Amino acid sequence: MSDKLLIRALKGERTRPTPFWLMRQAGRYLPEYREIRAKARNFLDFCASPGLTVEATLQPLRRYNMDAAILFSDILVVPHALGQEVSFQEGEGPKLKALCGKDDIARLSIEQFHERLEPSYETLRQLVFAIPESTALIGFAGAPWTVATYMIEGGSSKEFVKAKGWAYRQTADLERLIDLLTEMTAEYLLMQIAAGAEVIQLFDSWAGVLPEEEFRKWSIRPARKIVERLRARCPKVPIIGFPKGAGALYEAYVKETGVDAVSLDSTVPLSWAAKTLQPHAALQGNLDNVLLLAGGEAMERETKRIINILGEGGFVFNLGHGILQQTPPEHVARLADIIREAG
Ligand code: 1CP
Repeated sequence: MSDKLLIRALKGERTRPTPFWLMRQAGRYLPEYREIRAKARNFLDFCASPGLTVEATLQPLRRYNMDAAILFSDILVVPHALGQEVSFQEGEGPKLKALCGKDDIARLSIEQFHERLEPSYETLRQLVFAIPESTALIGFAGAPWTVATYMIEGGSSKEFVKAKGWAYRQTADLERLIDLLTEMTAEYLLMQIAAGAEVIQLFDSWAGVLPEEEFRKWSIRPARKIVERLRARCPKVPIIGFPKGAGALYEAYVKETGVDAVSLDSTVPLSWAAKTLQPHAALQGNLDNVLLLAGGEAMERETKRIINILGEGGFVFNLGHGILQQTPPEHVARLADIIREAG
């Protein structure tokens, strides 16, 4: 087994120091990212340029020496690789040509799937040699439900009326789409592991909008299938699940998907998580990203409280959701010091 700190913690070992990385640790809050981002015409082109994505991945490591590097890409490269039109409008977020039903699903194609994702694989192959020896390399994908919401809604959403509408009234269509995404996401992640990813994170950012029965169908079941596929081929690679907003359903997610670790959003109570979840999976999380933006005493107190309560078992310090663009880089430096000083 790898002796990298992050991997030991994800396998359930209580480690000192506490390993840490931060969701969206690369990106717009860093001036050096904004500088290289300007070299690509648009965000998808940026993601398809290993010369830029390798550099973007390394930038936060140079400043803060996190215990993990995460592939610089986006969850929406998967719909693009399946032939759906995807674009990122400056300041507006992602736009996709929304799927309407089974005919649109039938038009998706796996023919160019790996070819279109080749820049991600190349980025990982280069990162294996570019990151420090003690740093673990994380690959990732969006979970099928979260990716499906963008494909059905045509972009970001607040109420998920269309995607949940499919769950209730076009169930067969949603099943077909989720099955396709489950299959192709597993393939994508296996290729990332072959290219050098040592840990996988599955981002189910919108799992929390699903009621219990729907959560089991569209979040737990696909995650379990992906875990099974990866385990069968790569039993040593730890898998982190992130069913953001799942509340009390975190317990079913951990027990029924078989993930090695689970990433907690900021609303999950710490002592409940330590007692209910940590016997079954390592924990990752869960500082409020707005508290990192705010900084100061409150951030210091909460960081120590998280480490005290969750640090008794397998634990990786992280945020409850990605770094916000307005976050001062000095606050991230201070956070890294507090985590290291905590021992
Ligand atoms: O031009 C730019 O810089 C665009 C901003 C940006 C960046 C830096 C987007 C657009 N994506 C990313 C990178 C990214 N996305 C990473 C790698 C960086 C890192 O972690 O260091 C990762 C892991 C993601 C994953 C991602 N993309 C998620 C899951 C995690 C989460 O935050 O919940 C989701 C939901 C997306 C969709 C997405 N990508 C970008 C935007 C604006 C959005 C929409 C978000 C929304 O609907 O609220």
